[in-house]
Amino acid sequence: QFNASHYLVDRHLGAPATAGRPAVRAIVPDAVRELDYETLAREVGSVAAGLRAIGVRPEQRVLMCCSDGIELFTAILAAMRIGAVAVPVSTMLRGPELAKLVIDSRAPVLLCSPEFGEVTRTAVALATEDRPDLFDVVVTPANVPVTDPDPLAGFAVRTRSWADLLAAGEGGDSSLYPTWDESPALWLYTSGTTGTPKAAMHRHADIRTVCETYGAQVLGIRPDDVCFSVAKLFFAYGIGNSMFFPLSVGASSVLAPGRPSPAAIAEIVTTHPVTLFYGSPSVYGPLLASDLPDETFRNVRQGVSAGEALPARMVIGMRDRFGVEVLDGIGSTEALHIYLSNKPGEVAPGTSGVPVPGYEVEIRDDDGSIVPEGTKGTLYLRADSLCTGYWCRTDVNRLVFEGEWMRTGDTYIRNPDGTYQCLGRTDDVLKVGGIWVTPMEVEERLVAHPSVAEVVVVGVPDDDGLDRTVACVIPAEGAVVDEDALIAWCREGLASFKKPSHVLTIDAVPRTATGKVQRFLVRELAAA
Ligand code: 3SK
Repeated sequence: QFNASHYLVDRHLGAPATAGRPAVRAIVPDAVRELDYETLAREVGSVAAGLRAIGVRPEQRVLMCCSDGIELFTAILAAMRIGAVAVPVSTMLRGPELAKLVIDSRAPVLLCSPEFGEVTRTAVALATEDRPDLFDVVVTPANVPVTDPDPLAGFAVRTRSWADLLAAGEGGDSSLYPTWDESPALWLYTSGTTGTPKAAMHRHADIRTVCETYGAQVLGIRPDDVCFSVAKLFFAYGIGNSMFFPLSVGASSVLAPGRPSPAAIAEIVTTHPVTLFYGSPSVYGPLLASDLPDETFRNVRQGVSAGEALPARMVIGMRDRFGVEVLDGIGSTEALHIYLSNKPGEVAPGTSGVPVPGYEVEIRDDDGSIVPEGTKGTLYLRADSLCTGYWCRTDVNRLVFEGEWMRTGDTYIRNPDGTYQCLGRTDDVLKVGGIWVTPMEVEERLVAHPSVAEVVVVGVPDDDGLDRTVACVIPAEGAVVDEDALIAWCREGLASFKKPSHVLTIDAVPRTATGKVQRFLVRELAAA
């Protein structure tokens, strides 16, 4: 038997190394809530009993649209404890986007933070129209009662406060469900070429694998580490950084809601004091552009970056200005965490480093043959932590997973020194600020605007080589394209990170003789 929640929490109970040590500290307005390992275990038990009492059964999904905090942290561990599947989802989603996930996951329970009340209301309205799988919505955090009148009154769901959930479980069954390595533990939604998010399904064993490989053998994480990740718990990158790695060794984690500014990061890393700092190019860029004192990161023993390739100037800047060695790497939701990484003391700026111990990569050409060193091709990955597949997506599963291997869709070359270098995507999907953006999804939104006749969305690299989203629009007859209005239109209907940075007017969409859009030509137009 193996249960990731037991591995991360219960296993430490009674161990002298963790006695009284903070497991998690959550920054809440004007305060910090801290749980040591014993208290964390008790709280996870209470939430587990509550989820069971309201009817959650093993292998059912518990959807969570919550800000990073104690409730989300304990709910993920509690769901896994009772053999259910934790499904933390992006807090950037709009109502219709969340509704798709409620429907797709068939979750009976949705946990949500009150700041996403409107999003939740829209999602519940849409999702329960003809699919009554969802029966309970729990509002976090602990100190928030259900408002009167209940905003979800009239829908076929019961609204509870966090306190109601805990009360339902009081004196109830908080025992560990006998899962094993193969049992489903965690689903993480990721965007795809079709624009429909897919749930990558992870087993309990995958969580142990990433801790024992990247966590132990690259980071060398130890009990006295204090971790802070700008990426949130609903990202694969964030949940590894802030939950799996620290808890796997009895270390501690600092959680903060919202996206911190450079000044807020400085406050967090100096106050707590943080030893492992996890960011991405969209974090390191502003930090380097800020006027923070050079000693801000004095407690940080290691920086980490993922999401997008970290420009060499940022690796060098963080080292020379702040004295922080940043390990750039690449991971994926499907692999659960980083599989190519620079190693401490051996950083090659501008590269993704080498395979993490336990992970195998190959670069293949279009015929599937392995390419020689220095030749570009598509990166394939073999790993124990690979997800078992995407939920209910046979079409995509057949394209992406080939036996033990996964086609990552990233174009790479292997350098003579053995390091791997990212050259971008093999397909049209963009990575903006470290998050996947599917052009088709943005195009669908834009074409619904009355001023747009046709639109093609492409990624154009900025001065650091990082993708920016550009929408190339053919105006509807008689209409004038208003860039600000179209960006606002996208912000209203899509998660904010999906909105284009620029809108250009074009005369015609370049197409092949068979009518296929020639995106490379549109990219050239957009870059000109
Ligand atoms: O984007 C990445 O590089 C990444 C890293 C760790 C886990 C998940 C992802 C997508």
